[in-house]
Amino acid sequence: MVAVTELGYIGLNISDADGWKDYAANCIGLEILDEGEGDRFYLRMDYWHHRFVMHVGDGDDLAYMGWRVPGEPDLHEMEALLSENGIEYRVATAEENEERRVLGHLKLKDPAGNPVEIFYGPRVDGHMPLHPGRRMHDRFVTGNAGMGHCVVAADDIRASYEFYRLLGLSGSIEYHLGTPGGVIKPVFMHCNERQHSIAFGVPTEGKMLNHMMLEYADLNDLGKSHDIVRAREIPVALQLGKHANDKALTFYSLTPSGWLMELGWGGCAPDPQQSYHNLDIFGHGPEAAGVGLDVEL
Ligand code: MBD
Ligand code: FE
Repeated sequence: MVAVTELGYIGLNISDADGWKDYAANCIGLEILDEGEGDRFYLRMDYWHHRFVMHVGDGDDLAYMGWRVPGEPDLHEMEALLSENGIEYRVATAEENEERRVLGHLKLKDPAGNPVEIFYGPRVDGHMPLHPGRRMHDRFVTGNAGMGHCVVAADDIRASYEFYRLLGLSGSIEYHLGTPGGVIKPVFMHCNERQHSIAFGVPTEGKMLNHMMLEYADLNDLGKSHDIVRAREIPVALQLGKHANDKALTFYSLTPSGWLMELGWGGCAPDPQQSYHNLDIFGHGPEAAGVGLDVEL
């Protein structure tokens, strides 16, 4: 059975290009790659041409998620699977593949309307090792684990679960969490050694994206990011703490787009057996309210 193997790339619509360049490079350590296209620039995390496409214009939300399959036969299998299940998709043109620096991709939407691309063959630039935007002790955790995770809108959690199951992800409800609006039961799903690559069931305040998570290989890089975010007095929604599901030490702060960035270290692999939690291991105390994660973790 065909299955996606990683969250490979993300497209974001952003209104504040200068704010994002400063934040991405100087707070997180991402590399900015501007190829003079005018309406977009790229953020790099490893040898890939890019992991983020930053579309500059109106709006501040997810533009698309890129889910990888190994190769062309897998993409054809995915087409058949989508057709059999009555899911509409479009095969991208040669120009669109060039635009994304991939060999092939499909364009579709998940049940909540989040734009999804399924691709194979990303351009990998072995001659361009990462040039981090700020000093770094080590690198971002990518490779077989993909670029990180994203938490997206889902108005019908069951329908979203079934959709991502079809794409080849596994997972389940992993928390029962208190919020001002009542208990939420978010679902976390994986497709590789990263404990989760996508989650949903968290309020997203009218946006498609609640947060993204990027992981450092070295705890000192998380500490450095935390120092920089604190020095800049960027609002922190949840303080440093350790998640019960992926065991990662993380904190959540506001991006120039108004959704949250979760920066972390020390995540674990998925457990094949389901379990759920009411609280995290420690920390993740609430700080800035009303910026996307008013949950009792
Ligand atoms: C996560 O990455 C997360 O964002 C939440 C809310 C709970 C557990 C792991
Ligand atoms: Fe998260």
